[in-house]
Amino acid sequence: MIEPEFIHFKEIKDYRGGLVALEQGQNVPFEIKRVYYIYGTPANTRRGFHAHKALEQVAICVKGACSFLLDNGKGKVDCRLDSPAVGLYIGKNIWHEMYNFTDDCVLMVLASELYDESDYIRDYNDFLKEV
Ligand code: T46
Repeated sequence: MIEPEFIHFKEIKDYRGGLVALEQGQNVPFEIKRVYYIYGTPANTRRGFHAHKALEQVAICVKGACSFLLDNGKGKVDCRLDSPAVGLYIGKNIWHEMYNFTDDCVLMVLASELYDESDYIRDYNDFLKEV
């Protein structure tokens, strides 16, 4: 079994629009060492197809929407991210794939470590052995 771990951020809204603050150790459960974002993904494209050995991440669709498949080796779950006020926590050893991107999707990801290709498990059978 696996359940998506959503983080609901406080929205500060007034007549000027909305604002969300992301603060390490407060509403983000790790030290933020890297931020990257994914955009312009064609609608019928899947990305991801890997797990991380140690990296923790929080993914937020700051614009548009996309879906995630999460797999911990014992179960899989699909979920949709469609709000700039909701983050999806992705811990280590979670195989993940992203799909069904809207044209306007900007997927921002907060990461606990700098980019390190050796932290990726990109082969599904290797992932199953790891978990
Ligand atoms: C993840 C999901 C949610 C870098 O040079 N620096 C970076 O910080 C990142 C994230 C990627 N790259 C390079 C590595 C590849 O040559 O950018 C290229 C595309 O990366 P990748 O194919 O891994 O992209 P996705 O969308 O499959 O996965 C990304 C993250 O890499 C990954 O950590 O969890 O988003």
